[in-house]
Amino acid sequence: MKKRLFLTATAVAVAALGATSAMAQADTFKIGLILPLTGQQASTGKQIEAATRLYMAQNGVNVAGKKIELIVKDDGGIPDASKRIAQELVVNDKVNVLAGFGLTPIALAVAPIATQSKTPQVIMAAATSIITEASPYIIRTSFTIPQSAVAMADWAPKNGIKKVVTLVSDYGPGIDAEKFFKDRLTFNGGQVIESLRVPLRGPDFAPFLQKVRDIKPDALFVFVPSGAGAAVMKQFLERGMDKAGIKLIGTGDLTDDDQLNDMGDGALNVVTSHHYSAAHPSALNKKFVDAFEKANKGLRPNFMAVGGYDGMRVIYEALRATKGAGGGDALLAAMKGQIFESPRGPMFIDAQTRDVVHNMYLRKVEKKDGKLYNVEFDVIKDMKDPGKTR
Ligand code: VNL
Repeated sequence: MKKRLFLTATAVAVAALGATSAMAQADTFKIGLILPLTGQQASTGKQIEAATRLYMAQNGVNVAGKKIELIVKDDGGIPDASKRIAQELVVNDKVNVLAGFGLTPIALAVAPIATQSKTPQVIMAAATSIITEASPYIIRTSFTIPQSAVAMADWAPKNGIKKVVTLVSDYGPGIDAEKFFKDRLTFNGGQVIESLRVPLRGPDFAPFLQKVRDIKPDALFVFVPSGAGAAVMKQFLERGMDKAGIKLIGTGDLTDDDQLNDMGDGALNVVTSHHYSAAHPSALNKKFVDAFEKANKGLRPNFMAVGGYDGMRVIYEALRATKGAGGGDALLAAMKGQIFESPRGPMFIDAQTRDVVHNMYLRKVEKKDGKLYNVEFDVIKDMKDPGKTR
């Protein structure tokens, strides 16, 4: 009798436990954040993770009756790892949203999983134009490389730069940068006289820069992913290329806010085009930069952090708009067309392309309060991805 009572009590307890965890499950909204937290692109993962945590600290974790749970996973920047992790997050953890994606091949590797499971995939970093076309469940809050490249190709020939050598990382965004810069520069009457590509993994820029020095163009246009800019800058200066009269220009990935202040005065006056500068002069951005630095031992947020921060905004507001319903299709619909002020300036998610539309700024490296910043001096407003308007 005693034994049976005990068994029954245990069964009831177990059943109750099961019910609570099922309830917790139903009341939880899970975001699976896949980032390169180790390896060559670790700074991108660090920036984005810090930004998502800041967003949650500022906005709370209770939205529309749900408790938001962030599950952070390190893919080491390896597409196969990202794919496996995405599968586990969808099947085992039953995440409502997949987010992050530090490199283009990673975003592309995960896209079929987003499609099959009808899970929104929020791209916070990767920037090759084609990515949003890899799945109807993809939304992008980072930027597109053609946006940056075209802005620079419009600025350069108006500023005495006619003959250019391009130097890009040899994969998706680099190929986009090379093509969109060249097409637009040529259209504007300039000329790309040589196109060089360096490997993404463990690049040695020295032989390429030597070649550029011999060719002696008006300018060298560079795209390298976030985290690689300082190495390019160092070798460019060590070879005295600036003194030889070769200007250094590029997408803003080159003068990355994550590294810029340590690049030294040789970086002064370098002009780049990009959607975000930590020096963007808006009240919202000042607040964002201050809060980010305070929460991260003085680390300056870069454009990756902003992609992550805005990605969280898009997810939170989709959850709010759908009144806590976590279904992929409803969330996706609520992500499309969102328009808001970002630390970068005004932005919106084009409902047709699911891609980001925002301002492109021309910026020059200057010293402010003893520190190096990308100071914005011109703007092209509300730029769509040029890769989608061909
Ligand atoms: C990509 C584009 C990655 C721009 C980056 O840094 C970047 C990409 C990691 O699409 O792979 O700055």
